[in-house]
Amino acid sequence: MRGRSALAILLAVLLSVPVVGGTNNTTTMQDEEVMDPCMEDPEQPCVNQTSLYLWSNGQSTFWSHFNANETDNAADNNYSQQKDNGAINIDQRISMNPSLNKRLNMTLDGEIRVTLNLTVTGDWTNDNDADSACGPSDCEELNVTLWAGATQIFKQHVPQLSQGENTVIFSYRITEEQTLWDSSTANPSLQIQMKLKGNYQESNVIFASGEPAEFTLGLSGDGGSKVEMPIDPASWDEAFQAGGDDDMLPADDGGMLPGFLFTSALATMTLAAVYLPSRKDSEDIRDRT
Ligand SMILES: [Ca+2]
Ligand SMILES: [Ca+2]
Repeated sequence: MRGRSALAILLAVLLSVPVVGGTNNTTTMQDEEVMDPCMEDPEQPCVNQTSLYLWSNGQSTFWSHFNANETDNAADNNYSQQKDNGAINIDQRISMNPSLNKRLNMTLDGEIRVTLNLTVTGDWTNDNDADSACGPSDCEELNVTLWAGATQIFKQHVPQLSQGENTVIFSYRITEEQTLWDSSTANPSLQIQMKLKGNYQESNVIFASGEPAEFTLGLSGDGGSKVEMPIDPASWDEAFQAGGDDDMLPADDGGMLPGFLFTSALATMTLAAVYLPSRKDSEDIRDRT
């Protein structure tokens, strides 16, 4: 009976240990697979991955991230609003989602370069002209604002749009106070604001007057609209990343690893301690049969 229960314990240990060993192997393999830090978190900024791309479902949902691919983006790669007669009020914040979880050091005096593909028709300049859609104060030309969390990096007024397709390109240089973007507290967000008006009217079947209003933002599916950022390559240094928010960054490595090593060592010791005397027991059992 004692030999049999010892064998049972041995079997239990032998059965349970490979499970721990399996977990061990899996974890090691995952660690090796994520050696490329850009693969680990493909929507986060990384080496050679420093442009913020703009996405929408084509309705009222917008988001952005640093991966040039997004399967949930609108099929026609556009966000569009049209109104024959009346106002279109655009005020969208295109925030990074998932949120920024890295620390970024922006190069001082480095250029943030914004490219936006826009199609606009109708009127967006204020005037006292009775024939044009906008009144003296009810429209707004394009404004583009970049936020790092609650901090405004710039607000760019873009007055020179023409009827139809536009490619808006402008750049802004990082100032000394704007170099450190510390993970989630600096989650980037591009805000786009514009108020347009249409005054298209059909007097009868034949005669029509005025212009309809349209605002169409081309998204990043074709690589067109984007925000290129002057992220200093030193940002990818582990020591720089570790200097950030303790809750955000080293939790996976710093928190998990010591505990895991301890479990692994304990399992190995248990196996050694139980296996040696148990083998003698099993030989005893074999001798008797
Ligand atoms: Ca006008
Ligand atoms: Ca007018």
